[in-house]
Amino acid sequence: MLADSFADAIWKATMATKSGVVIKSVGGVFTVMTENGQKFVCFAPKKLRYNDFDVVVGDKVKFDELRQGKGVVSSVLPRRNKLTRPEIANVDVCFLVLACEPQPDLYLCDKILINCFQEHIEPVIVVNKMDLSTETLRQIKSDYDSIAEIVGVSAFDPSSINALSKYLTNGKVACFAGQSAVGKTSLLNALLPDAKGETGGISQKSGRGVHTTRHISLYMVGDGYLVDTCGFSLCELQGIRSDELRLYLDDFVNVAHGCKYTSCTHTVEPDCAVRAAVEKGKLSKARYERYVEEFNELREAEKNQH
Ligand SMILES: Nc1nc2c(ncn2[C@@H]2O[C@H](COP(=O)(O)OP(=O)(O)O)[C@@H](O)[C@H]2O)c(=O)[nH]1
Ligand SMILES: [Mg+2]
Ligand SMILES: [Zn+2]
Repeated sequence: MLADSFADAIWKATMATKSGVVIKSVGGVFTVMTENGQKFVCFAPKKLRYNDFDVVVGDKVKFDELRQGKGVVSSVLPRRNKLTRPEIANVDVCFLVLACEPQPDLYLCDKILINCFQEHIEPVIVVNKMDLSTETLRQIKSDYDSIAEIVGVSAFDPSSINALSKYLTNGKVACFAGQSAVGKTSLLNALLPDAKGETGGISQKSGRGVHTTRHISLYMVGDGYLVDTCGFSLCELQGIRSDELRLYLDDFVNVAHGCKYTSCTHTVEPDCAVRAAVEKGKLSKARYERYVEEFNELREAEKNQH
C-alpha cells in the first residue's frame, strides 16, 4: 500500500499491476521493461528504497501502471546477486574477455571466476582478437576447459560474435569483465550498435575509465539483456578469507574430498588430494600455483589487519 487516503485507495483500485526489469536508473526515475518489451517510466516510493533494497538496474519489480506509460514500483523481487561497481542486480552471465594482446592476466581471470562462483554468475571465457592469433584460445582451453565454457571471437567479425548471443536467452542478464584493452567495449559495440562506448581502454580526455561517468543501462539483445558497463567489482576479491578461497575453485572442490583433512588448504597439509592431482597432471599446475599465490596474499593481508 502506498498511501492510506481514500482518494489514493480508489486511484489504486483502478491501476493494473505489471512486472518487469529495471533497465535504466537516473536520479530516482526508473525505466522498467515488461516481458513483451513495453517500457514504463516508474518511480519508487521512499519506503521501498531503504538499505540494500534501493531499486537498482537489473531488479525485477512489480509496479502499478499509471496513465501514459508511467508507473509506481510496488515491490522488488528477491535478488540473485548484486554487484557494486556498477550497481546492478541479477547478473546471470559474465563474459570474461581475454586476448592474445595484452597478454592474458590469469590471476585476474581466476579472481573473476571465483567472484562469479560466489555470486552465482555463469562465467563464459571469451577469447577475443582471434583474427590476430588462435594460440591464446588453445592455451586457455588447456587450462580452463573443465572450469568454464570457452568461445573464441573477434570483435571485427560479426559472425563470430553470434557465439555470444546464445547466452542471451530467457531474459538473462550478461555483463563483460576483464583486463583493459582486451576488447570489451569493442565487443559491446558489435553487439549493441546503438550504445556506442569509447574504445581504446582509457578515455583520452579524463584519463580514467570511460564508463565511470555514464549511467548504466541494460540493452535487450536477442532474448536477454546486456549491461553496457563492465563488471568492475568482479575483478577484485572482496570479503573472501584465505581459508575459504579453496571453496570457490570448482575443479579443486571436486577432488578435495580425498584430502586427509576436511579443512585442508592444499598448501602445506599432508595427504592432500589436490596436490596429488596436480602432480599427476589432473589439475592444472599453473592454476594451482596461482591459487597458492592468491592464498598467501590473502593470508598476508589478514595478518596485517590484526
Ligand atoms: N585485432 C583486433 N583488435 C581488436 C579486437 N577487439 C578490439 N580490438 C582493439 O583492441 C583495442 C582495445 O579495445 P577496447 O574495446 O577499447 O578494449 P577494452 O579496454 O577491453 O574495452 C582497440 O584498439 C580495439 O580496436 C579484435 O577482435 N581484433
Ligand atoms: Mg573499454
Ligand atoms: Zn588438500
